[in-house]
Amino acid sequence: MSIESYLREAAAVRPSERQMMWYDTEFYAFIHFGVNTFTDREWGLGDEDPAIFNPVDLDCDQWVEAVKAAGAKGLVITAKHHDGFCLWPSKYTEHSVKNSPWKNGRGDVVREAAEACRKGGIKFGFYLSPWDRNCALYGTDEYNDYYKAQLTELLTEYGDVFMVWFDGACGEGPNGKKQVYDFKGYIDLVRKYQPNAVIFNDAGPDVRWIGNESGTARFAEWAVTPCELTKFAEVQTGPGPLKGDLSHMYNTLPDIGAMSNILYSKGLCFCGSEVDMSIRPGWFYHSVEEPHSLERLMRTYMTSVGGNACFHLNVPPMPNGRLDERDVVRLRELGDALKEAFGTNLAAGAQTVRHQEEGCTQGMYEISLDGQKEISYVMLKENIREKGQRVESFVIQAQDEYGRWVQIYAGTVIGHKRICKVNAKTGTLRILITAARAEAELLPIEVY
Ligand code: FUL
Repeated sequence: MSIESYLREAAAVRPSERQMMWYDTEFYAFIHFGVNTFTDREWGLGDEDPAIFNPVDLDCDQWVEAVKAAGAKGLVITAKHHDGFCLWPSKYTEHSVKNSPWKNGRGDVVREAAEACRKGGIKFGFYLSPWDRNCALYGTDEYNDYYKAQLTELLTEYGDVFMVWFDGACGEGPNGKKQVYDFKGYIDLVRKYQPNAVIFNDAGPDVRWIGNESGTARFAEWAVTPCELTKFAEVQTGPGPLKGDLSHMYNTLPDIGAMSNILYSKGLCFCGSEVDMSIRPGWFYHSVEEPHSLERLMRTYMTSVGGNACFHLNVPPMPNGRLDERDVVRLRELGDALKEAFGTNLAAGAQTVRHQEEGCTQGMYEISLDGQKEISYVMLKENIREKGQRVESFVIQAQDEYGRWVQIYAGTVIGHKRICKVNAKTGTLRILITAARAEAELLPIEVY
């Protein structure tokens, strides 16, 4: 097969409906809460006494209101972290809230969080660590049954779930053994009980890790990925024309879906990436830590949501069960800054003309604004739902007051959303698709 025809196949790789729902969620919160909150650790040892867990002022409504103020549209809670302590009263272990003094052992943090999300109108999801440093079965086949039993409780007793987050971390359990995780079996359970939920895992199927925890997205983030990396995702093409093997691939590589990789792959999948980071240095609450600056959070939003990924921002509750006021303020500032940046779409109702010759992968869009405007952002989106991700590179030009076309931005991929920071005064803009895997189709262009 020629390289050109393989690129056309790559261009036809498309997201599932659940992946589209996830992409459109764009920005959601992570909540790391558990025994580590009370021991001031990042990774618990598994031998913590459930009696230390006592969030006397637990207020999940406060969490929801705070993350909504930032613009987040969902929340994912650590139902169980590596220490094995369960925030819900699982039938399968004593290592849970049922043996804590909180609400006399009758509390259920997962339920309170799920209900607060429903009440606040945002989506609910959970993280369930496969690595368990408490469970005596860890390291044996029976552990996979134990894990699946817990997963089933969470999938069936807490209403709609939009995301299940499978941490790939695999350390030693209490008996010194490591576990071979039955991810295939875990995925089947999620599909059975929550068919609309996306599954996060290093290897897919639906969402993959961006490869760092500092909020840095790739220069060119492709959702079309080699199946050697996203091995749980559906393979949508045959092998690439250059016949290679990319089984060495991992999420931390600088390029995943670039042409230099996909031509050698054994097949291609659709699997977008998530940028996960914490508002503070740690995932769990430590009183000495401060939230990151507004600038850093804004930059991460722009490069994740605006870089063909989603943004998963962790905010850790304090031992009393509430979010620290410092974080609440920062979240509100972020929401205000986003509202200010994207308040009025100057291209709403504008006339857009598309120039595209049949069979030609380059093309152009010309947008006439309602008079001369000072512009700061151009927001581009490909019609990935119907056409797949296609654009390799583009430039934006603005017409100046003398009628000259001036280049104001040059970019790589677009995909679900590309937010382009620009600085121009203009009445007419051109988006030139300079290279694409097949004819690209943009959704209505937004200008701010
Ligand atoms: C990692 C874990 O080891 C961290 O504690 C945290 O939960 C992060 C989101 O994922 O693999």
